[in-house]
Amino acid sequence: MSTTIKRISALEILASGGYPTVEAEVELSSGLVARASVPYGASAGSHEATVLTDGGDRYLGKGMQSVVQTIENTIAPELVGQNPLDQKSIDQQMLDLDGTSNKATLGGNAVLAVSVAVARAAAKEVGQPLYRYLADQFQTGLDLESPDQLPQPMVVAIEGGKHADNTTDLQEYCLSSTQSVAPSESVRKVLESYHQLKKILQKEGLSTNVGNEGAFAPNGIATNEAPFGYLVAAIEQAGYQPGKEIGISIDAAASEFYADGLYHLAVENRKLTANELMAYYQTWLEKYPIATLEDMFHEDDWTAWSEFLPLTKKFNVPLIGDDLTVTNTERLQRAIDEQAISAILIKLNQIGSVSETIATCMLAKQHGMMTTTSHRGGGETNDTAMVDVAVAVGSRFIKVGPTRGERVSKYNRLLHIESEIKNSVK
Ligand code: 2PG
Ligand code: MG
Repeated sequence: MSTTIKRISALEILASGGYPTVEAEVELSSGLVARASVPYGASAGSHEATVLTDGGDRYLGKGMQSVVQTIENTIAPELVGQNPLDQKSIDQQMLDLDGTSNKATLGGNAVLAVSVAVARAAAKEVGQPLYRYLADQFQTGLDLESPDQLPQPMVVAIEGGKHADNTTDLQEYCLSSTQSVAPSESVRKVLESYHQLKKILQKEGLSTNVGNEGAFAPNGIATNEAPFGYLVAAIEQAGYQPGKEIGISIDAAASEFYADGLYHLAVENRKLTANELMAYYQTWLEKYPIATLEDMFHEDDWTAWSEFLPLTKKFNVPLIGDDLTVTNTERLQRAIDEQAISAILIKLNQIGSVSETIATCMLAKQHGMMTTTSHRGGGETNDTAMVDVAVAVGSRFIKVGPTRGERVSKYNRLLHIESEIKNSVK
């Protein structure tokens, strides 16, 4: 008889922010065991899958004992005895059991932890790396001949918004590799630039403490534009060509500074309409080597997105939806229909299962949209499934912070994959 799921258990563990998250463990009848843990966001979009927590006093209400219970008492009885090698059916059974559009019953955190743990166990069962197993399961068309085709690093270098205090209104300024080279080379180039950035910020008298994602979070920065200058100087000081080798990626996370129809740029003491904000963004597009733009408007300000897209196309800069699209095929389809974006950010926990995440990636691919797979700001873990998903679907970038164990684990997974590919083509 073929392998079945023998046991599913769960544990409340800690995520990078010092609050709990959940880890699932799956054991197969063959005796193989795999685990997966899930992250959550700090600036989560309101259309994301539900992250259930316990409430009450433990961990200020953010405990996850109830999520452990859900996995062990509700999900496990359904899935034990099932075939782990049919990921779609495993995920579908959890969706049916949940019965809501945003996983409000079981929690996206419970469903995703089990979904990834089953995929990882199944990959082990067939003796494949997770990315290869996922590519085969979902027929993503992965054709990896050289490490140059692997995702490139989009490294958060300066962070503000909800990820740090007293800094920029925009959430992230990233250094992105704009070349197609092996990650061991592009990760090095970007990190060398990041280390030069430290010297530049120090020279400016700015602090080099780091925020949620391990990027610099300089206190008292004067404008939302200032980081561009620092980043260009850092790239040059590291000996690289801005734009040609390393560009700048922005994630405004604009839902976080939007209120009453206006965009509140607190550090600049200004409130802008969407059109005024667009004009401000245009000046940046004209002046700086921008590689990508993400969440430049509020998650439901569809008109602004559609008005802005042609301008980004003129500058040949992908416009990425994140809170707008939340890795959800329905929201992505709307963004396609309304011509709101030209690229999409992918976060497994926004939608809450492996199958749905990959379905969103494939829909984006069909429409010629670049995908960037991303870490989370609120609480990350050392789980690296996001990297395998990125490789399986052919993401252009992985977006991850530059320091701290839970961030560099993602780059290290990418470096391991590169090494595996090099050895297999020898
Ligand atoms: C984002 C992410 C990750 P958060 O907005 O892209 O950088 O932040 O996880 O807080 O939503
Ligand atoms: Mg974002």
